[in-house]
Amino acid sequence: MRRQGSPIITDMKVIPVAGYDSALLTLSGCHGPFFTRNIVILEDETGNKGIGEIHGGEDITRMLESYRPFVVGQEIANYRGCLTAIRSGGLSVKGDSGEGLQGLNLANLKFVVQAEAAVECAMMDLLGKFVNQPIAALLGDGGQQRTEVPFLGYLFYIADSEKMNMPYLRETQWKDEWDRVRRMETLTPEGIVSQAKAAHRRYGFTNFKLKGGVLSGDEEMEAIQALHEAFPEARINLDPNGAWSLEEAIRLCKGKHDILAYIEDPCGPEAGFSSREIMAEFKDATGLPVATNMIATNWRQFHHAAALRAVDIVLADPHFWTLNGSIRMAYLLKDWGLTWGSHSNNHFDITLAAFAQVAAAAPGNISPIDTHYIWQDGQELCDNPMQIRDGVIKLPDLPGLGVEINMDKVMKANELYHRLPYHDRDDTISMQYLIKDWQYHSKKPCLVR
Ligand code: GKR
Ligand code: MG
Repeated sequence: MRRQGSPIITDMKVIPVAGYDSALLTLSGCHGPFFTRNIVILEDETGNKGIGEIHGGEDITRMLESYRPFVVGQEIANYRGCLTAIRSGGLSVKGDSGEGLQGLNLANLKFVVQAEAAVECAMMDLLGKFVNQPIAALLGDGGQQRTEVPFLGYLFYIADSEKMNMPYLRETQWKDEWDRVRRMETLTPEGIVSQAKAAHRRYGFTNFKLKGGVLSGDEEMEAIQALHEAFPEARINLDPNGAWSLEEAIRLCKGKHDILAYIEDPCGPEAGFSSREIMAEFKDATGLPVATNMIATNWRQFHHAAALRAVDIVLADPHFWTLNGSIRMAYLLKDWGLTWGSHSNNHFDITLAAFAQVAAAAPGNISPIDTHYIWQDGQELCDNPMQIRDGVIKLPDLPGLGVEINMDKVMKANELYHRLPYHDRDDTISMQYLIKDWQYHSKKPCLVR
């Protein structure tokens, strides 16, 4: 029996794509000249398209491909049923030790990413168009909570790409100072402040996060001090991805409430204790609020982190938790007096829109959310990308995700993907041009060898 219902999905495309990146430094090494993502494009019987974006890599492409039989032929309103079918019948990659991102081992990203979030996003985009509501209105108990979503300015130390025989973008024309500084070597507090000022001028950010795990903790704290002096009103956060020992983290952060609004994953597992136990001790010793995208990346880890009071701000990336899962977390955090935020990795404008929709549905006082988009700005896959102005995205008055795919741009990004010799993120390759035989070490900042 075919009763009157919501439209049926007639087609599902999975398109791997690549874009350009800067030589950004982190504990895991140096970002290569390219980053990869997977795009899901669904079409329903009315001709509407629904889109989603998720992390790159061939394992994730294969997982998404395996979801097709659970999606095509389904009603868009049955998206929860599709996700349930995907979770029980879709491909999952083997070899998950359960360690997650506690040691920032990038090889574990594919186990932490919930690839079905791309399908969820695309189906909710279609559903939103059908019922004429933005995705934010369809999420959680209360639907849309705000019309403007605050983002932070995500700052990075940058390596000199001229030192590497790698095809990094080397532009000679810049729209503004941001376009210039985002490709320039940046290793000093003054350089980080110039980066922040350029990002502030372009995007209006009033809050900043510095990616640490690059120089010694003392040098990174000097950059935080300099940032605070340049932006005294800003909420500033430093994220060394667990590189510091507990002792060092306490030494660096104790009494620093005046310059650091919070700290993200300052330490990790040590001396037989888990990162959740160590972070709880850090919090007790410093009283500084702690954010994480490393020690609570699923509900079981979150249970232990919460029981130990190891974290204040959970960066519940919708690609790690799904869109609905991230909002479930947002409600729980609000009820428990904790704070919701979102982590990010390099991404295109589809993710920017998805994060804006999810953050618009998160109740309470949220932390300004992370985005790498400013490093990719100019490489859009949509016709009407959302814009960060005055540090916020104002949600457009449009149903669904609020952005429309441009297939020419997608196919160009797909051609670039197919020209790449490798498709999985590996921050060692560029790093070895900077330091011969460099290898990742979870307790050593990448330039400290
Ligand atoms: O882009 O290299 C990066 C970041 O370091 C990313 O991989 C982290 O997962 O942004 C992330 C974080 O907040 O830890
Ligand atoms: Mg982090």
